[in-house]
Amino acid sequence: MKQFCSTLLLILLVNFCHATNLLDTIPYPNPSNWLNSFDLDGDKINDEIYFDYSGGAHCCYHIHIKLSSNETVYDYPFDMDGGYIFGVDNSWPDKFDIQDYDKDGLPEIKMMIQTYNAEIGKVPFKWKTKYHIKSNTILIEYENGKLITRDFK
Ligand SMILES: [Ca+2]
Ligand SMILES: [Ca+2]
Repeated sequence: MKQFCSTLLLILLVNFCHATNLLDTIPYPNPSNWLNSFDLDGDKINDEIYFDYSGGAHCCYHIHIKLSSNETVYDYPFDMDGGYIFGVDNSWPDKFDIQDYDKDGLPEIKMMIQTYNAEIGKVPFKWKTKYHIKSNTILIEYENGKLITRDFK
């Protein structure tokens, strides 16, 4: 009987919300466009920074960057842990952020890679040589006409 009453109450509540359009009035945040506000290569045109998402509750996001100065798209294989419901932004600055870390006037992308649920995984050996990184927190920055990667220190 108690379960029947609970179910009935839920049905009435849902019908009430539909009838009064109550659900339509609940504010829903727009996807973040924070990623579109950076000029990595310093040509005064913001560059395209975007992610694809492999699915699952957390893992993984993969970053892609298209520079405005040379129209080159850089696709990186790094797995970034997440949980960015409204798109990747700087809501987890320890994991991902964009700012001018070395104060040279151009922003750098800092990201923590190869982690899952805050557990730090191993950076694949082939990435260490290809991307010149040793640690799980890296920087992507524009230098001498191209994007380079290095450890965040
Ligand atoms: Ca640019
Ligand atoms: Ca900089």
